[in-house]
Amino acid sequence: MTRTQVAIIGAGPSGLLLARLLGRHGIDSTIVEQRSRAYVESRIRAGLLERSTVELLDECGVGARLHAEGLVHDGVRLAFAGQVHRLDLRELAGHPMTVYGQTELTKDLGEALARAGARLVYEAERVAVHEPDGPRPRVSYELAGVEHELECDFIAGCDGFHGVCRASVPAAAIKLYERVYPFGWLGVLAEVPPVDDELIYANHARGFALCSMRSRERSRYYVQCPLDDRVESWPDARFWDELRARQPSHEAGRLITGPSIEKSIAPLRSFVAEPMRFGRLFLVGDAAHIVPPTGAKGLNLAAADVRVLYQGLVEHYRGGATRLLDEYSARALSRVWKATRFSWWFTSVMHRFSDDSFAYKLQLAELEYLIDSPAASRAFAENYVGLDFPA
Ligand code: RFL
Ligand code: PHB
Repeated sequence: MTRTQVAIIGAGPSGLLLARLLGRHGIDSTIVEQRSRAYVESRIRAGLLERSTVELLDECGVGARLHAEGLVHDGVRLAFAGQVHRLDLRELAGHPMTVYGQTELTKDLGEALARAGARLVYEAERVAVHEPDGPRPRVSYELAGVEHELECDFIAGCDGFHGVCRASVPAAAIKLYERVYPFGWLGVLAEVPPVDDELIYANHARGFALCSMRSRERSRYYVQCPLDDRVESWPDARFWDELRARQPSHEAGRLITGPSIEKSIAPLRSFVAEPMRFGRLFLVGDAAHIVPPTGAKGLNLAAADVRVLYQGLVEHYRGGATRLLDEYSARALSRVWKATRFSWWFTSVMHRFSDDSFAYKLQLAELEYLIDSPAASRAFAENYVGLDFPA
């Protein structure tokens, strides 16, 4: 039996960030991850960081490459009814967004942890949580056929939507809220310059499209697709034709295409588990909640949870107080529900749900109002760049 203060399950952004912040405050943790390091670091997911996420990465000393290579975006574009409209985020909400891939962030955190001699166990099998509501929780796992057990003070469930942590909470102790959307996003990564220097979210009669990027040479594009669609039905040429068809003519004419490096389909879902704590087990990031990617809130919410939890753990290990830990679930959920609302709303106004022309007209009216009303533009921008943390 090995001892650690905080056992962290999952080496995604939540787990790595938490381990790093705890380590900086002298709190000992061990990460147990079921996949290999290479697998975790190559998963193409989020690409847009809020200011508070960037601040947290700075706080734990891993912001250098992010500041050197990340692209700072002062504005965002919304395309509908054949026109592109720009919202100035800095002017409306006081902050920009930063383009920096989750793959890069995961690598930066992994390297910083390795340099600091952190304990990270990759390729752990049969990971299980024991007595999370008792005074001495444990985590067991198998590594190359050998059984291991970790005894700890707390368990951080950073193991994503399909992990074991949330599943270890008895059904009577947790309430789940869910909305599944009737479509997915087909995403393509390609080594081509982005069509614009800012992101374009497009509402089109053929379906939603998003033009994003990872760098000035690498684009990340998405189109709304049916839930049962398969990547094999989307050869590159079909994807580029569809993306072009969903852009206003000026952007369509400028689109540079090339071979795809990655192509995948993700379903869209809103999901929240309440509370985010069971005894000494804390659920963090995707283990507790999922938002549809419209608005890029998933990774940023995970970082916000980590911020609330690590402050609680620091307070506890410094002087024994549990006030912040006791408030963890309520404080995290207050932000989670606001981002859930925004992501749901942005999804609802941008996607084609049916052939209902009345619903389409309402979407256009809502988008026009959003652009024309300074109050509505500001409300959008505030949510998009990320809400402030309550004191
Ligand atoms: P992660 O990243 O899912 O990491 C969880 C880690 O836990 C491991 N794990 C286990 N380890 C041990 N034992 C077990 N039993 C385990 N079960 C799972 C997993 O291998 C993994 O390494 O959760 P985390 O850290 O909370 O981070 C959250 C973010 O990754 C997530 O919110 C975003 O990536 C969501 N998301 C997107 N967010 C955006 O803001 N913009 C996007 O464009 C975007 N695209 C995406 C996404 C999520 C996707 N998923 C989950 C399918 C695209 C996809 C495909
Ligand atoms: C991305 O670049 O992958 C991305 C950007 C913005 C979103 C979703 C995904 O809203």
